[in-house]
Amino acid sequence: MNLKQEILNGNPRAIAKAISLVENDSVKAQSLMKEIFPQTGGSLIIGITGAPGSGKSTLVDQLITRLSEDQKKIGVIAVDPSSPFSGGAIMGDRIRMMRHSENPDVFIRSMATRGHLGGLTKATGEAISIMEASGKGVILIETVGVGQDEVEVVKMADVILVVLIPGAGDDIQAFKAGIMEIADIFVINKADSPDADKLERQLHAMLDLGVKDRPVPEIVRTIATQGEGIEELYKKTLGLSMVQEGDSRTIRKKRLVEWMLKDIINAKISRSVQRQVRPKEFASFVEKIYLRKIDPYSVADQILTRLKGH
Ligand SMILES: Nc1nc2c(ncn2[C@@H]2O[C@H](COP(=O)(O)OP(=O)(O)OP(=O)(O)O)[C@@H](O)[C@H]2O)c(=O)[nH]1
Ligand SMILES: [Mg+2]
Repeated sequence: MNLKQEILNGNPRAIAKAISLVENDSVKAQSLMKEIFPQTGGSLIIGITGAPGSGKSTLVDQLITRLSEDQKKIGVIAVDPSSPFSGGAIMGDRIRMMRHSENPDVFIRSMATRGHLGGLTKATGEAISIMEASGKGVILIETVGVGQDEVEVVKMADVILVVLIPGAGDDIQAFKAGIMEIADIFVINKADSPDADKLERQLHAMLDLGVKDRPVPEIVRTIATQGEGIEELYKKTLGLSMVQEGDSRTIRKKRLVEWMLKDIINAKISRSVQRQVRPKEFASFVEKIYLRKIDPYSVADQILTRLKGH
């Protein structure tokens, strides 16, 4: 099959195959990405992050339903649903979104956090591009907001939803993760809990202290399991994507391109180094450095000099 053409046709098998190629960082993936690049960059990307079990997948599921009512074609990337933090929730994710899997306009993909040669951001960025080229107008990215990598991933979104739940210090946990600064909308999910008011007060208090260089984030209360608050969340998310069209969205899109370029350069350099320096020679460098016969900086310089002209 002509992979590029099948992707443009929206063929789910082709999309899946292409994403596997980028996950393996194969040479084939590179030429494919070059070919589809002109067809990318036009979709609305919504990032959903928050503590494990806060209801992200349930919200994604509800948003898919709502977006489908508007005849949107949707891509979903769930990053690391099987991390130790979420206790192997991959099955849960699958089951919750299963009802959409029959819908040809919905494409759902899980991506592991680890094991990407070119880095998670690069792999996710490329998966987004593939979905964009396949005509998915809206792409939802779910990540547990743990770890720098995942924060980087969610920063690729045009609109970022940070999901908080009432009670038991979950809010504090999110504060620590450094995701509070990137929220466009705070979703207080599980608002059926009696502590929801308290969390909302805490959030307001925090936001009143001031938000630097950007609009004050919105707060939306939801009960994802019952579909409550979804309409408001949907409207606010789409509204923000419009507002941000001119300014911060452009900035984010440019930043995404900047990261892509840096990632690609890094990946290419690493690959050239691997080609130039065979494992045996590399091991002997390591040995010499270990014995303090030579320093690692000089070795790195020496290797990079060798790359010139290749
Ligand atoms: N009471 C209540 N339960 C909810 C709500 N939203 C989600 N849940 C439940 O919370 C649990 C976790 O929901 P998920 O949607 O899997 O949460 P998640 O954030 O995707 O979890 P991970 O991907 O494992 O981090 C499930 O049992 C949901 O049914 C809500 O608004 N109220
Ligand atoms: Mg989930």
